[in-house]
Amino acid sequence: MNLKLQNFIFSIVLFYSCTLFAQDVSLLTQFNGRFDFTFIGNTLNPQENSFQTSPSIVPSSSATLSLDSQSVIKKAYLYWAGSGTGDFEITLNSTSITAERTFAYQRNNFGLILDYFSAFKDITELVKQTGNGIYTLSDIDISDVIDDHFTRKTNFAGWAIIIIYQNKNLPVNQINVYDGLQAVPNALSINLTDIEVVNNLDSKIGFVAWEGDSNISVNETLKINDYVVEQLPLNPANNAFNGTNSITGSSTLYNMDLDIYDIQNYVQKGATSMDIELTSGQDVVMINAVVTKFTAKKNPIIIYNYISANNDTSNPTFFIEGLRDIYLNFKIEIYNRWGQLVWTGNNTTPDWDGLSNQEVRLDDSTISPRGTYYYIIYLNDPDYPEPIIGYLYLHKEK
Ligand SMILES: [Ca+2]
Ligand SMILES: [Ca+2]
Ligand SMILES: [Ca+2]
Ligand SMILES: [Ca+2]
Repeated sequence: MNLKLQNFIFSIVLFYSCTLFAQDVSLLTQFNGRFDFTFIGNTLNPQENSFQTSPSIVPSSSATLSLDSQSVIKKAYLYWAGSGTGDFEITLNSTSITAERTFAYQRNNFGLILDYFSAFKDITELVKQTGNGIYTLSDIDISDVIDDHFTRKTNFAGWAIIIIYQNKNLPVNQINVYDGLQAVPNALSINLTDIEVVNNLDSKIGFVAWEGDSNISVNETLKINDYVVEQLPLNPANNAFNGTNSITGSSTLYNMDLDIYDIQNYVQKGATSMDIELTSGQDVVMINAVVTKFTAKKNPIIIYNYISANNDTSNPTFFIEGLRDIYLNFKIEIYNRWGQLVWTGNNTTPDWDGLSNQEVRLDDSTISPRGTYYYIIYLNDPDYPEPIIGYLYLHKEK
């Protein structure tokens, strides 16, 4: 082989580092209501892999969930990830968990094919039962690939739980959860869709990312809608993926990032999508999940104006969809056909079941229990200042 050709092939091998397989980050699910989100999780790397002298992961690691007493868990999604094609059975606390969805990323690094994986499980019921406290994840095995990855300083394992919670003290928000497995080097663009920015106040974005290093920041930038993101001191503009947890303030979350940024200055009111751009000239960084929070539109209520209060299961009460969780200060008045107030209620009373809680008795012989009634709903919300007035039909068998 002539020297020129040999040099050419050598150059290709030396500089050849590219993605062979990845999964685009896209919308998993959306929540509208008085919701917010947080992350917990931990690394299984005992030290940043670029400083390790021999490859290893620890057998387990823990993180603490501490929501305030008025917050109620809505959803909890567990992700675990590591080097290799995947270990999809792990243990969380004492519960064995098998992945229900999996992700793969494969790249050619100077001729060595390197695989990475992530796994997903909806663990809402487990987290609801466990509540606040310590979560410990164990039984991730990457021993079959750790040596290969160690030669490129990309050996890692870790885990994270995305927690969506409800709290009546929150404004009405839209929470979007996106996931996939995409990576740099060298550049990565993610377009977040299905967004509805009613108001950019208190907008947030969170990243669950793997394999970022604190001491590697060559050409590293994270941009949202063309703005470079920075959150000092944890997340400098040239090194957002650096082994940090912005919720706990930790900078020793080796080779993973759980960062949540305020982005109200980076998004415009009325926006329906958002661009994320990540560049990195050297540090391998994988984006696994992105969560956004924006102020949401308060949807109009939906009124079901037929009540069959005869102890069967269909339409037993005056049910109004989208009322209780959104319009906390509502008040309802029910009048009979003679204009007498027969019932009044609010967020602390059950739905109207056809009985009076006023002086007027519905089973009085002069007042027909079945028939047409009128409602006035005061939402007591600045977005809906006018009362909503209509009629409903009560079908009541003795
Ligand atoms: Ca395992
Ligand atoms: Ca980095
Ligand atoms: Ca970070
Ligand atoms: Ca890295």
